[in-house]
Amino acid sequence: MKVVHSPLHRRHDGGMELHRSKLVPCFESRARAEDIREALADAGHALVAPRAFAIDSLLGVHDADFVEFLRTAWARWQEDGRDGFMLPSGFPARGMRRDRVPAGIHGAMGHYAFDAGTPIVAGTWDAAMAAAQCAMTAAALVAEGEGAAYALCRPPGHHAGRGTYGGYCFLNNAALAAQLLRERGSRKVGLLDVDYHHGNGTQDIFWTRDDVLFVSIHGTPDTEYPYFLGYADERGAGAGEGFTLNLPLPRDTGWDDYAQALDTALQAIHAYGADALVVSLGVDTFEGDPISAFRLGAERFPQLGARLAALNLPTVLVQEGGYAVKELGSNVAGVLQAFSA
Ligand code: Q9C
Ligand code: ZN
Repeated sequence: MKVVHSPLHRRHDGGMELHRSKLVPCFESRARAEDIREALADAGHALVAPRAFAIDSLLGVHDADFVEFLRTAWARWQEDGRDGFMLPSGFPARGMRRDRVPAGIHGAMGHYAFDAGTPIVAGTWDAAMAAAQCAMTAAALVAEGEGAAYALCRPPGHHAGRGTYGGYCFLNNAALAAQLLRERGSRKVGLLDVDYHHGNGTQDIFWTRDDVLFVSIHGTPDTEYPYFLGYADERGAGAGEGFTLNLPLPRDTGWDDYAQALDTALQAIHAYGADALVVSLGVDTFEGDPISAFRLGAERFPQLGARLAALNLPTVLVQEGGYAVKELGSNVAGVLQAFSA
């Protein structure tokens, strides 16, 4: 399978995140993408470079002011006399103003971010833009006739909403892939998110749309990040009512219960009549993941891939989370196996 990848991911690194009340080096590291790239090259997949999609190609999914914030944030931070990494520390909660963006960089950061775990560094924009281009390129390849393609995106994307960033995500790579498929001939796109964390950004982007069915299997937000979205009673609104399906599961869920939810998800995508599939492929459901709590053994990832492939749809796989760096590459390669045939 074609693996779309850019070395520009390396420009995003060096930040710290607030994790359980401590500042720790980000779990979302360069080593993640390097490990995946090596494992996929070893498995015989063909690495290809992304195409040069322009900033305008983001605007079907993201607000223009948000994109402009991300593009210029680091320069504004430097003008403020700062270095290192950017983290917000104040957010507009209930009763406060979300309708205006504070003029200064600190307030603007709090306006667009929703956590203090997603630092911006000097190269974040270049890396996020390259990841978005990887996802759109993989989608273009599939629109042009490839049966499946994989975007090795770093930073990941599924927590990024129309105008918000967080959860290590800046631009929503999977949403951009789905949007591109829609613009190039697909009528109904199924978007299945199997990352351990709810894809709140993707849900936000497609909430009122019926041309993309968003289905997510994830740790229950009652105890798991992102806490404030991803409950089973969220089903979409307006034209999008009934086109969001959340399947939250408790911590410690193992393969048997997981596989049942997966069947429900795949059945929903089949019943919808999707003509293409985008998978937000997080492998932080792995039992060894340092920040997640499902119990899927490594042997489950080929099984996951086989079930996805059995939908028999043109498929774009987009890398999301997965933080057990040592096993990350082989787990991703496991999912891709069934598509290689
Ligand atoms: N340190 C993805 O898997 N952690 N994102 C919350 C802050 C955020 C995970 C506590 C986890 C985000 C793409
Ligand atoms: Zn995740």
